[in-house]
Amino acid sequence: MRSKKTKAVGIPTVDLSSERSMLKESIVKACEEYGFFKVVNHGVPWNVIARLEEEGAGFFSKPVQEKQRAGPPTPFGYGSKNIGQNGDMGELEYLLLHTDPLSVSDRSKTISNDPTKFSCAVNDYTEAVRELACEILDLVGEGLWVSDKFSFSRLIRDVQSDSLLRLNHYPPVKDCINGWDPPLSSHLHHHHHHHQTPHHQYNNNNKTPPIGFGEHSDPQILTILRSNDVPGLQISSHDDGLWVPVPPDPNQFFVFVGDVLQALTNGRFRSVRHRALANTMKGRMSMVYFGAPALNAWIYPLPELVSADKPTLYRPFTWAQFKKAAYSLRLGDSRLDLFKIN
Ligand code: GA4
Repeated sequence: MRSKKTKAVGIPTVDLSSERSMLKESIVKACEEYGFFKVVNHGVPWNVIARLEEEGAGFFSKPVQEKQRAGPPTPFGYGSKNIGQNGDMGELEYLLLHTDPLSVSDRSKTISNDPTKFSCAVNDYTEAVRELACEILDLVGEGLWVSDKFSFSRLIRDVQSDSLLRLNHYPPVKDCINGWDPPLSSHLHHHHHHHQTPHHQYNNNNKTPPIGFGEHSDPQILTILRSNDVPGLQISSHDDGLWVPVPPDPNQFFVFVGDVLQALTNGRFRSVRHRALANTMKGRMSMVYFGAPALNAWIYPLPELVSADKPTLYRPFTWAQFKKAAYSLRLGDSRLDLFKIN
């Protein structure tokens, strides 16, 4: 085994059971330096995770015609290969759901033969990860010395919150085309300084497997991801843009800073660019919660994060306006630029 090389190089880990003042500092530090971290001792019961995983695996194992009954994915449902509506594609299939229980219950009729069981698994999971996201955001509020520490979490606790849940399935890649080396080689586990490709020149002749989900940042506030034990996720380092492979950990969660949190913190946190490679002998499945504000919520930097030497970076916008901009651009585009002052 190459166990010594699979160390989570450069990936910060936050232990939610550690003492609060230490915890809030380590979360703020991870958000500043990476826009990304792993959470351990998160308190989400295993059965909540396992039940959704089972529902997802059950759905993706169905014949394609049956899955297509749950499509198209716009706005919600089953999608395959196409991402968004502007020509982005990836080697994956997925279910995209709004987290509103009424929407889940309506969608589940075309997704599962036991819609009630499916809805319950989705709702229980969503509730648990939303709580986790809110807990993290309250710690962020404290760590940034914001006078109302609930300023961030309130946005995603709103009953009108536009939060989403996404199940991604990256089928195993069997054939090696374009000179791609099968995952027997150890390049995915090497320290990222050695020979990870910078994010503007992936794929083709130099050992990068097909793209499962292309490079992007998440538009929302905070993303909570859980995957099975199959690798593929990579984050882009804030320092040098090099790709850092994230070793999978089915028992833990990964947290991503989204574009809206970047705006709320006036750029003190930056959203993390990431991607998934379909580099696997085994299928990868991820379950991703995107914590978002209500469509009519106004987003502007918290006053505590604005000063003479840190002037306001982005003009105020509603989540609806930001979402519209995001959906009009390509996956990898930088939407926040449209809202920059100057
Ligand atoms: C990225 C984060 C979420 O998966 C998502 C994606 C959405 C989609 O798949 O429809 C987008 C993408 C995501 C950002 C830019 C737009 C919208 C595809 C796309 C090209 C559901 C989201 O909210 O934004």
